Amino acid sequence: MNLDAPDLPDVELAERQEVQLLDPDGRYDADSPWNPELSDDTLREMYRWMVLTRRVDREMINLQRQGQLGVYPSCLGQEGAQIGAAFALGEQDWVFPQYRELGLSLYLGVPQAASAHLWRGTWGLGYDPHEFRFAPISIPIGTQALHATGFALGARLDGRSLATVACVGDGATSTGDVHAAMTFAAVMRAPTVFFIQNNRYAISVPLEKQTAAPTLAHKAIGYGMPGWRCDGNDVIATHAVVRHALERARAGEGPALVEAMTYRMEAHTTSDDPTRYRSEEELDAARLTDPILRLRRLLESRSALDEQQAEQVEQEAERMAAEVRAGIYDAPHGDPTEIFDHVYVDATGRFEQQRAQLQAELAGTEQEHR
Ligand SMILES: Cc1ncc(C[n+]2csc(CCOP(=O)(O)OP(=O)(O)O)c2C)c(N)n1
Repeated sequence: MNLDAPDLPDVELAERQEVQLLDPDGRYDADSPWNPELSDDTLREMYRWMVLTRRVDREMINLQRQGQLGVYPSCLGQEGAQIGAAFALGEQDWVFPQYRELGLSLYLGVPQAASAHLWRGTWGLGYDPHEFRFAPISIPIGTQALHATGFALGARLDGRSLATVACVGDGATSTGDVHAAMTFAAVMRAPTVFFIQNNRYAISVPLEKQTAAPTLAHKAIGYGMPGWRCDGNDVIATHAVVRHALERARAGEGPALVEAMTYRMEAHTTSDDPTRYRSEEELDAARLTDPILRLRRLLESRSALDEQQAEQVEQEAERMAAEVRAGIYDAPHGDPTEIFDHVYVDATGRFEQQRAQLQAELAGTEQEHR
């Protein structure tokens, strides 16, 4: 057997260049071909959404610590990637989240107290995905990539001009479902952007143990779609790259992959102890690349954010966190039998038996409580 490497086609195996417009010190590269030339007002809005996201994220962790939520996966450190992508969405575009996309869901207006039912264990889905163009949170890793692809193809058959964003983690790119979704999307030229937030870990498994690919952006080559890598802690670069990918998808040019390099600064979820697998030094280094800090530096250097404006954003964030808190305390429980709705047009006998069994169990529990 010949184990020599075959002659590879023209595939560049060096590091794919990372698009960066705003460095950690707040310096802006206006000469970059990716410069989206956003106004100061837009940049200030991006800053506002990032601060709101961080505050509500903190609130969710606090609520879990108080026993109000069973578990919560924080997006601390990933606000730049998420708000950059959010600002690239068209009015008809849909987001198919994994479970760490608080920033995107806030931006799309999803009521957080309602979506927190999932983390509280009181309801499967407390909001209407169609109202917010934000699909149900997906815990089985990678499945949302299939939904995003199928939904995009369905929308095209319906003659609707929209693109979908499939949010996947770095770990998710190693699953069969994401492989199938990307293969299918490329062959069918689905208007789907695979938005990978590479936060370096899949729970405790670091990137180098998840894949031998030089970068995740390289994977696009194998599927036959363009792939770009950007600094995911640079909200402007992420915005520029995702916007380009979405525009070409909507124009019928097919799917694309965006790898946003970021870092999960919190634990994987509130049930995880990250000190078991990563060092304080690593975390300290990551903190220097904070996405909010660098945008604030840029805004201040342009005199586009004064003390009073910054204070207003902080106050709005406090109000939003208080609303989420009050909404969760008061949330009525959902109907558990709802999981049987919207599964089959014509339900099978076995399925109906299971529904009846759950209804009987619930009725029994109510009897016991009386
Ligand atoms: C199909 C499936 N396998 C395993 C798990 C357990 N699991 C939960 S989160 C996770 C890691 C996912 O990592 P990544 O895609 O990088 O996303 P991140 O959590 O870092 O945002 C795994 C393996 C799961 N939820 N679903």
